[in-house]
Amino acid sequence: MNQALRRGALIVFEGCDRAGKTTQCHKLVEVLKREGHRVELMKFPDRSTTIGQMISQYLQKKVELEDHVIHLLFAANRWEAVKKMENLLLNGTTLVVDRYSFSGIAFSAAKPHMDFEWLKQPEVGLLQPDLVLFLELSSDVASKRGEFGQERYEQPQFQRSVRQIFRKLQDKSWQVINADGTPEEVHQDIYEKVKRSIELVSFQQLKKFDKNLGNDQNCEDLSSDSEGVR
Ligand code: FDM
Ligand code: MG
Repeated sequence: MNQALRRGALIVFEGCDRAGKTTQCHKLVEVLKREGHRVELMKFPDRSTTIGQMISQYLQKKVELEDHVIHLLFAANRWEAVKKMENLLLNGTTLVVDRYSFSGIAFSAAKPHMDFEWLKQPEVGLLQPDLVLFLELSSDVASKRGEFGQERYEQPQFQRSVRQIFRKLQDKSWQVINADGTPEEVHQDIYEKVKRSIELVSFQQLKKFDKNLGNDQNCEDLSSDSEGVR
């Protein structure tokens, strides 16, 4: 089969703070590279752009921004990466992305007086992930992972609300990963799923989020409190 015709997979990691997303992203990229895959790591927010620097200032509590404004900046920070992402994927590069639109919606929706339907709209038209790995930590293990940092949103109560909202966004592309294990155990689980996804989507068209984003009702098995993985 002509390798050049294969597209890369868009793999997104989501979850609450301290679930191990960043560690797992790096591990996955390293292993895939070693196997000879074309793969690139991305992270949102991307703090390196002009918009990203505004976001970073906000997260560090150096500036205040109205809740809708910061929401749109997070989304704009993804929009400014769309062309690059699309080109890489079509050229056969798999993208491993640390946080994406689901964090965008869940973190804003955890604030008071934010309209859930409104929050989803800026994401419509962005590339839809082929696989979302949602890292879920049991509260027991979470409480043993040490203190939160100093940035905005790094508070237990807020994180609990975010976690509840993440559940509402789960669709068929999601896999819930039990993140309680050692980094190696968690990686093994993720690795199998990613390999399957890379194979599965290589001849499929790229998809975009449509207005039904987060309205998928066909995933009861993902919405329970279990640590089960499909
Ligand atoms: N965050 C992240 C949002 O509020 N909206 C978004 O769209 C994204 C991508 O920013 F608290 C929040 C989530 C987190 C903070 O993320 C910074 P990192 O992963 O800690 O840099
Ligand atoms: Mg953080």
